[in-house]
Amino acid sequence: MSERTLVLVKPDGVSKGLIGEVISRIENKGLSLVALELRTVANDIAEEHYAEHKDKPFFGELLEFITSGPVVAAVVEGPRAIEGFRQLAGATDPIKAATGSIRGDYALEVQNNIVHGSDSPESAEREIKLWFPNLS
Ligand code: RTP
Ligand code: MG
Repeated sequence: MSERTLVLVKPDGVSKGLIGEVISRIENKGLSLVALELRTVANDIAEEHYAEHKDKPFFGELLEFITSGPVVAAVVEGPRAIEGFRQLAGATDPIKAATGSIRGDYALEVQNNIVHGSDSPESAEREIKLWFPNLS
């Protein structure tokens, strides 16, 4: 059964020239793109996107970072797309992320960890509606 997940190439990934690399890894894994767009994130979308972290000490920095430059937003589809992309991304802290994962290969700091991927079917549904309200 196919499912969908929301993927972001965060501002650090875009500025490091990693858009193509992230998309290649998604396609190489056998997942497909059903929506793809470069855009700058408005503050209200960023706040909603990261609502689960609103009481965390890093929330302010997280909002500043995610709105600091363009991101690539994508809807990725395939069997087990949610877990599949989380595996490609690697652990949140790039130092703990396996070599061979996106974060393991391209990042060092927990905030600047290149990509986002939805963490559950509920999050995926909520995030896809937030980022691509017109997608059917
Ligand atoms: P994401 O939501 O971006 O895919 O990352 P994740 O599920 O692996 O991690 P999550 O716990 O949802 O954290 C969201 C993002 O917040 C930043 N963060 N900063 N300064 C810190 O201690 C800290 N902890 C998390 C990271 O950018 C993380 O991806
Ligand atoms: Mg998360």
